[in-house]
Formats: sequence, structure tokens, C-alpha cells
Amino acid sequence: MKLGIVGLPNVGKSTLFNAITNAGAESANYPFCTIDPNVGVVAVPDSRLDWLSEFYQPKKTTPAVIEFVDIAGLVKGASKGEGLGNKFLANIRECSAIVHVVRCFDDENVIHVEGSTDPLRDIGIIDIELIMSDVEMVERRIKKAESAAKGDKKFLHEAELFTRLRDWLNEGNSARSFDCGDEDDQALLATAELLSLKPIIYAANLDEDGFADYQNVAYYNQVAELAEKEGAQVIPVCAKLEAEIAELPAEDKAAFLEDLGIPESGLDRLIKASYTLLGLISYLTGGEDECRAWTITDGTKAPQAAGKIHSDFERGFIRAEVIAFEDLKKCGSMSAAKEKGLVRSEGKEYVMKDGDIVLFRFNV
Ligand SMILES: Nc1nc2c(ncn2[C@@H]2O[C@H](COP(=O)(O)OP(=O)(O)O)[C@@H](O)[C@H]2O)c(=O)[nH]1
Ligand SMILES: [Mg+2]
Repeated sequence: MKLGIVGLPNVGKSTLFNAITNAGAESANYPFCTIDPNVGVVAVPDSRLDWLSEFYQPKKTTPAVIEFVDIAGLVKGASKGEGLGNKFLANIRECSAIVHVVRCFDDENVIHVEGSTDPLRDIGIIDIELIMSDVEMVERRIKKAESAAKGDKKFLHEAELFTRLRDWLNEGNSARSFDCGDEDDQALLATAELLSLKPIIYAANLDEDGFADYQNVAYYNQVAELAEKEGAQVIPVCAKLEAEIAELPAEDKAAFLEDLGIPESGLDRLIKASYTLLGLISYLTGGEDECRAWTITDGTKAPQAAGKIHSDFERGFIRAEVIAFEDLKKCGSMSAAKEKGLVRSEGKEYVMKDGDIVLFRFNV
């Protein structure tokens, strides 16, 4: 589950990526912080895990992590192969979601490939490249479905669906906004690995002054308005500042942000939002050896969640002892929570919730 960082050249992608990778290297004893120069692993900030860790003082604390890929080189004409375009588009195809970095700052020392700052124009350029690349995929899909339909009529519907989609894309619309009707059709579309169907977050990259007062920055508001129409999120960041913050030791970070009057770093917000965008949630385990956040897909049931820890936990699942994080925090200790009856015993059909603190009972 990777997120691809995309955007025009010189909008701050690599600066943001470096901030992310540095934050990862510093925040966790993770053995694989930088997998390759363009792929970085970062810990997902989680105040609940911080609390648990404070509470148990374990030997080890392990956060949830996600991967980001810095995808350089998308320019006008990429879908036609311009500037290694196809290679970069293929990189995006391997990602599950997209962080689209949009330049929302003026700086005459940083060249803008299009000559001026204009967030909506920039978004449009990238969108069109993704959409045109999808058109090619969809054309191929239509041909395949049409020839399959000669043998089996059921493929006629697939050909028809993808033809409608192609026309929609050709009008400059993304697959995200395509209204395809029922769930079966949606599932069919999902098999096509379309770039413009991937969930997206806009990262509005502001300068320092802009970031401190982003709600009054016209560039930011333009992106926010577009995002709202698409049902997407926009997160204000100052990549340059984030890169500086990421190099600070954890204990200095909070003070630094406070000095600037910023409650939470844009990077932290972006990472958390990215986790949610991927449809992921965390459950937690706590103890004197290790406190840990475990990543599961939203909607996962208890046995499969247990299987993340060890396959035996899933195979021999008996039940899960579960308490909501807020309940534990309120009670102050596990024994107090038990007395109040807040530790629940849940069975095989239990759907895990974000922030559940869990002890699995199993027998193999
Ligand atoms: N003024 C200003 N410059 C920035 C900001 N973010 C990035 N830059 C500068 O913009 C240039 C291009 O950034 P880079 O991250 O390499 O862009 P990329 O091509 O999108 O990867 C670098 O010189 C950065 O220092 C920002 O928030 N404010
Ligand atoms: Mg770059």
C-alpha cells in the first residue's frame, strides 16, 4: 500500500518527500526507512500509541507505517511519452492512492515550468495526463471485451461500460467522477487500474507566511474549492518548513511548532490523512515488552486482525478482549476498566474499530 507523490516539477515534491523520510528515520527504530531513493517509509503519528507507551514503558514501541513514492518528471505530454512520461505513469499505477502536491507559493528564485503560480491550471495539466493515460488503457479494454463478446455475450456489457467511460474521459473528466451506476460495474471498473480513479489528497504547498494564515491565501482557497467539489481533502503544508522540522529531535519539535503558533505539523496531518485515504485503521496492543499499532483495512473482523500478529492467532482464534482507547484512558488502568465492565469479550464476527486495544485469546 503505497502513496505516490505527484505534481509538476518544482512544486516541492522532493522537499516534502525528504521531510517524510527524515521524519520516518527519526521517529521509529524501523529497519527499512529508505527502501530506495524514491521510496520512503514513515511512521503514522498516533497519540494513542504515545499514551500507551508512556503507560507501559515497554522495551519497544512500534508504530504503524506507510510508504510514499516520490514520482518525479510528470510534465505536459507525459501520456504521449514526453520526458520519460510513461515510466512515471507506470510508477503511479503501482500506488494505491495519490498525494498531489500543488504549488501555492510565489518565489522568483524557483522556476515554475509554466511560468507563473496557478494551482488550478497546474492541477488541470496533471489531471489531463492521468486521464489520457487512462483513455489508452480503456481503449485496450474495450477491444478485449468486444472480441470476448463474440464468444460470450456477457462481455457486451463490459464493452458498453468501458465505452461510456472512454467518452467521459475524452471530455476531460476523471474516472473518479464517473457515475457508473451499480456496485458490480464499480467492481469491474476497479479491475482496470485507472490512474484517475485512485483516491487523492491535495497537498497545498505554501510558503511560511502563507502556511501560518492559509485560510486567507487565494491559491489555497482555489485548491480547497476544487477539492470540495471532488469530495477530496486538501491539506496545507509548507514543505520547506516541514523539511527543517523533520530534522529536529522529537522533543524540540513541539516547542518549535508552538513558537510558530502551529498546533500540528502539516506533515503529520498529511500522513494521517493518507493512512485514512488508503482505507486503513489501527488497533493497538500494549504490554511491558512492546506497544504496537497494527494496520488493518477498515471493516476487518477480529480473527483476520489477529492474523496480522501471527497466523496461529487467526487459525486458533477464540475471542478478543477489547477496550476502546478512550475508555482505558479515562479509567487510567486495565484493572479499573475491567471493574467498570469496559473490557468486552468479542467473538469471530466482531468488526474491529480504529483505536481498539486488544488482547487475543487463541488455541492451536
Ligand atoms: N519558497 C519556497 N520554496 C520551496 C517550498 N517548497 C519547495 N521549495 C523550493 O522549490 C524548489 C523545488 O523543490 P523540489 O522539492 O525539488 O520540487 P520537485 O521538483 O517538485 O521535487 C527547491 O529549491 C525548494 O527549496 C516552499 O514551501 N517555499
Ligand atoms: Mg523532485
